[in-house]
Amino acid sequence: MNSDVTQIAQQVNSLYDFLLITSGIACAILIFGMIYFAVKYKRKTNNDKTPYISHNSFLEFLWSFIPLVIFMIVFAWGWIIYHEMRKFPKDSLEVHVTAKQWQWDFTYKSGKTSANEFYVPVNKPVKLIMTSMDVIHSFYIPSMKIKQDVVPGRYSALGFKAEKLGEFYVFCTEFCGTAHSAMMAKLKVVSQADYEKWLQETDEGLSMAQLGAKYYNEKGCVACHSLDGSKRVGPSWKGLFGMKDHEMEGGEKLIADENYIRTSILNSQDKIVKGYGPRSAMPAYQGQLNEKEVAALIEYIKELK
Ligand SMILES: [Cu+2]
Repeated sequence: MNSDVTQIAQQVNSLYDFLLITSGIACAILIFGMIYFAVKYKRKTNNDKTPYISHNSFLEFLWSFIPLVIFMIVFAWGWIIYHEMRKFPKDSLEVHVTAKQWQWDFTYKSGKTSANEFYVPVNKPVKLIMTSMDVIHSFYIPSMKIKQDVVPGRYSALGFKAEKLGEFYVFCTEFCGTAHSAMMAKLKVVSQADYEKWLQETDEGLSMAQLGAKYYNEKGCVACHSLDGSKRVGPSWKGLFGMKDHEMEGGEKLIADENYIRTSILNSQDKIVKGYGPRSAMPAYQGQLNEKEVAALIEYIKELK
């Protein structure tokens, strides 16, 4: 487990340990006390009379006051950690995060963009400035114990400082739609040198199909389209290109050529594969992908025989 990757994660873990231990003790006292008294005071003969007991002020004070103290400790502890979480140091590395159905986009100040994967240097405070293009999403890094809703029409922020190198999952914890659960991004915590190298990287030197493979992951296609013929939210890409008698909802049969794939990407409601209707779960990518990206994806699909 990489749960000690940030100080906040350590603090949240300690708080949870405290909650778990106090709950465990309370549970044990309650259950074993109940069993003990049930056995000890079991009615033995029909003539057993229940004695008259009114109350015990001291006991009543204790079982009210002790839980109160524990709850106040948990409250104060949580409050302190929450404030710690909401501190964004002035020298934070700021990264813009845009959520959309169904992927995470990251934009750096240098103009570098990436999707479903982002890099930060180790031991550097990071501030994520987040918004959504469509519905509410929720940005969650489990190993850092931080989570924040991402809301259309406004910014929300999340900060962390990773103290260990490594790869960490980002989940969307908004489970109100088809593929939020497939919005898995990766955070890569690397050295300052590796971070700067990554920031300089461009797509040069990659073939169209290789670029397409990259976009398949980065643009979120991976969430709904498999490469091995298995059925996900959308049809698999395996053997798709050149398919004859490709049957649509409504019975139309066509050939899966470049134009068909282009339309399916940019205007996904136009042609819907039989079995995936009546409405496509896929958003239209018109305006979200440029010509080069569409072309690269098509070249990639062509190779998936
Ligand atoms: Cu989501």
